Amino acid sequence: MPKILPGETDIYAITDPNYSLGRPLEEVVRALLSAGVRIVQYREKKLKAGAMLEECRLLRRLTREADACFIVDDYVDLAILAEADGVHVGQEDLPVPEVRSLVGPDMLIGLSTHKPEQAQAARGLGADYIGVGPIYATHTKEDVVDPVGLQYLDWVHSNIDLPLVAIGGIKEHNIADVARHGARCCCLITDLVGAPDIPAKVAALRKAMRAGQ
Ligand code: 3NM
Repeated sequence: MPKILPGETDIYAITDPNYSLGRPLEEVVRALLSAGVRIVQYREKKLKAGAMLEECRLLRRLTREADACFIVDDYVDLAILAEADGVHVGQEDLPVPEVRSLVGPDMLIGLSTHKPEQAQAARGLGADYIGVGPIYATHTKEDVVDPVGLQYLDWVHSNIDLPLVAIGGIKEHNIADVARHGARCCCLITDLVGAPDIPAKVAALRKAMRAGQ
């Protein structure tokens, strides 16, 4: 198990080359880790498998050096080959029990959830944490559902006995509200990897989260 788990740390960063201001993946991830981010998820939709594996191995090395948790989005095979700490799947990806049979007992499995039934089912399926979102509207994900909102986040926080990470449209100006409604861990793409000064952004996000708690 990684030393740090989703839900135990404030910022969960997700990579996305489309929003990284043209900077190389390595530069972005080094900046995140140097700012103290402890969870990094590799999310890539366009590259071929061989290139993705190389990037995953690079991120595995960097996160290991920084004692950070490394999670791969969607691709169970890449997560296994790169010795990631976890894999994150959506409702329409491979079902969690099948993923578990592939990755074994020790790898973390995160499951995206968007409604009560999905959140309630997650533990029984064997997920280790759930994504709750999109909290706000976002254009970052293509097949995204309508925003679930803060009241729904409150409900999940009070009713679901699994670590949760809030995701979707979370930015410096609204992250205090998300923290106030029960999220101890927030996932961000655009407002984080798209920041010109990533360490300054991490510091500002943390300060805002603390203000909301
Ligand atoms: N998953 P941004 S929302 C990858 O609701 C992803 O499960 C979501 O990007 C979900 O921080 C989302 O730029 C996109 O809004 C998050």
